[in-house]
Amino acid sequence: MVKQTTKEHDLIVDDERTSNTVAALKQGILDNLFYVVGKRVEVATDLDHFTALAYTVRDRILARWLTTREDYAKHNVRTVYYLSAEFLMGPYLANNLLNLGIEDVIRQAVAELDLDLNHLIGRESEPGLGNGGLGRLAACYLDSLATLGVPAMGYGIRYEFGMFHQAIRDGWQVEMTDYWLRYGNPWEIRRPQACVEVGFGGHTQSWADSFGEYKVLWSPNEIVKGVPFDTPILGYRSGVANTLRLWRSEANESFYFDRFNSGDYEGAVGAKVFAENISKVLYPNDEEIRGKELRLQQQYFFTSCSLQDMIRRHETAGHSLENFHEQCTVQLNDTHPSIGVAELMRLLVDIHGFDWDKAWEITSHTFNYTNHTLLPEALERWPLRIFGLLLPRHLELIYEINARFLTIVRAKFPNDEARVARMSIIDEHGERYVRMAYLACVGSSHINGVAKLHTELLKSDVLHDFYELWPEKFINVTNGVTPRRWLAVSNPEQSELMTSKIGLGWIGDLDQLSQLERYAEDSTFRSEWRGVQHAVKVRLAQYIAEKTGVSVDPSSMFDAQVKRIHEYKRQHLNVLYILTQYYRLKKDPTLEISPRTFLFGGKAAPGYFMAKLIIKLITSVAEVVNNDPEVNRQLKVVFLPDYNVTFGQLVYPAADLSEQISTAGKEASGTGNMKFAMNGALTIGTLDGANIEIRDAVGHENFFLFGLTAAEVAARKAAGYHPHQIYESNGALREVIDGIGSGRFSRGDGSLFRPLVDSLLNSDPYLLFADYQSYVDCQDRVCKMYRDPEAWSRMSIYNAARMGQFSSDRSIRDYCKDIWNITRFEIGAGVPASK
Ligand code: B1N
Repeated sequence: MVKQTTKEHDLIVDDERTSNTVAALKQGILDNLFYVVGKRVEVATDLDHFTALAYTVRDRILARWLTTREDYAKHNVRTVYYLSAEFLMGPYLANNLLNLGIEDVIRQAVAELDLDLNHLIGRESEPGLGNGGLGRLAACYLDSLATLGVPAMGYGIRYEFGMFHQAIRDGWQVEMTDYWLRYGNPWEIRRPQACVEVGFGGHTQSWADSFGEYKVLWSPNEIVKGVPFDTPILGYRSGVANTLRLWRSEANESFYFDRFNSGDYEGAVGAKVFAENISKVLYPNDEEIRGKELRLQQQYFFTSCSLQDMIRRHETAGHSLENFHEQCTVQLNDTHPSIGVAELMRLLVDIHGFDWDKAWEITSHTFNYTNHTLLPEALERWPLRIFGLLLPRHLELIYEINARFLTIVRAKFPNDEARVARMSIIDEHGERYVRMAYLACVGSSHINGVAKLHTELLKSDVLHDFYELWPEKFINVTNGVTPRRWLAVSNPEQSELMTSKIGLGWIGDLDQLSQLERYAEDSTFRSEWRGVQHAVKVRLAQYIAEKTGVSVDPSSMFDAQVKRIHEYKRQHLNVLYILTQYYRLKKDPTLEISPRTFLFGGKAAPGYFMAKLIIKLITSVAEVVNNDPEVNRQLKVVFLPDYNVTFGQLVYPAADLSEQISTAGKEASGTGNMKFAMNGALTIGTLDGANIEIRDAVGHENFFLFGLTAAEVAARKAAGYHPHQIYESNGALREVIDGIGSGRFSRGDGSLFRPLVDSLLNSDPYLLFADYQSYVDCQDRVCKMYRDPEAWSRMSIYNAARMGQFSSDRSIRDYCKDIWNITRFEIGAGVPASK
């Protein structure tokens, strides 16, 4: 963590017990160890000490947390509700220390108890309640919301089992359950008094009441209890602590006992199992939706809990539901919570007695929808049959929403029934489906993509019809990442160097990094910059040796590709380059190339065969390359097992080169690309997602660009793409592909990688062959550049210095201004109100 000069006002003293003197902190740790953990010092383990320390820090958060809540209530503020099926928070301790500004005193207090702070920080196991970029984005946004003092709350699911742990056995991925709650979670507080109930299944009845009004009663089969667990989310030095509220599903006791008492034991037990299953496990499929009923149950469960909670809070604050959309704005993190559109209509019409038009006005002014993907297989749609059985009332409401919506379409585009069929929320081509993205579009005021190119492709392609109908709804908000976790906490060495030149201001205002630009031309600074980079690489090398037994050379170039394993992300294109170098070295062992360590990390969805085969390919190539004395001084390949947020905090700072090599038009934004560049890595990348904006920001001369553009990709495909022709005409590529196919990297087993090789030769859906030569040429330029350390570090400094706009603080300001209509930041202390 970055060293801080502790200013008087940073140390808000809450009371004597939770003051931030070394003595009080020591006492706090000992008290928590005894009274909360229940252990004496003499027998306490590392984990006990971590837990006692975490409670001691939490004690210092509580006053801010409660005060923030009271302040919001007093000011009667408009609140942002961020609904997300995933929050990939990562470990809290180091981040909370930074944001509270008490790292130095805590370090001393801990040391006086003969403990080491960094060691205890390393004992925290992370809540892995997300798959990848989408879940981590939600976490970065919570950090920025609290830092900027925006009244906000995150709502999601408290999965009992988060993202699986990955082991590598015999080169293959093996999945293991993530028991993240095994030793308890010191950061959360259970709030049983704020429980809500959620219904599933059953049937509806309708009648006309005595005034002739149409009424509907939904009688669910199952009623499940949602129990909230709250975690405080501190802002960086803002004095604000917002809330992340995650719902756990539990059996509804009375429902359970009714069945039990009437002798329906099986029914009672079944109901309990049904209820407890809902929040049991995170679906580990990123960007691929399978119409699984449990997933729809999860989505409806947390969305309904959250909306009921918002309504209760709104009414408790003395407001009328008519003004709901004036006090509350709800951001839908992809379509996972988009059932909320129908649920809010149900709550308003069926439960609170609103007429349709008023309810629709409130609903459509409450929601906004962020789209995160263009991949067709990731666009959620639910088979009508499953949907109707689970949510019969919502299906009726969706039919009504759809009928009224299609009237609008017909009015604007008369005599265009093909368009009506294309835009219908109900997909009627073959098996019928509910299209969740369309429901989100119809029910939202704003629709945003997550990088400029992505938003343009939404408008021109995936949501083109909606863009023609409502162009004013579409807007871009490019993703960002929090510089607190991704620089200050994870890269203390670089942070200290930067702070020594430009002060601490950059942590809360990343644009200030631009002051580093002038040091790019200063050779003394460049050498310090290299010294820091080396130290960070040594740290990662030690960790890799401990974890995998592989020794890597910190003076080699660290070339990293860490992200979910997916064909569109093209980890296997990276492998094709490694093997190209391998064959070159085999032919000419005297070839001078910059020694390189290729680092891969990432999980494959358990059912995604091709992704798992790519992991096996990487580990197989690693085995051959690392054990061949003719090449292993220049090439090393490591697969880092169980890549997660904690691991990322080690990898981003240590990388020299960042691989962002997706097929253009496929990666919506990417956020790892930003974390690497901020930490001074140079990028080799395609014109995809936020790479385009990063390249424009850091300077085209400081970015290694290759490959087809999104438009060229589309044109190549339209013209008929023949990967086999490229294979025939490119000797180096042919050698590599034949090598993989022949079993040379699989102990002679020529069938192992056949599915991968055949897919590339016959269809190559992600155009690896089309981009191969351009990639190899670009990598060769990288190699050459790395041999000029002065030029390389100059480029590296320009990268770090020009990344200000990729702070999630900027993204959140954009959301506030363009989507949420939040202009006042009166709660946060000492934070710029707006920029
Ligand atoms: O969201 C990130 C982007 O930076 C990435 O480019 C994008 O791939 C990622 C279904 C997803 N899109 N869609 C998902 C995750 C889980 C799931 O069940 C889809 N993740 C992304 C942040 O904008």
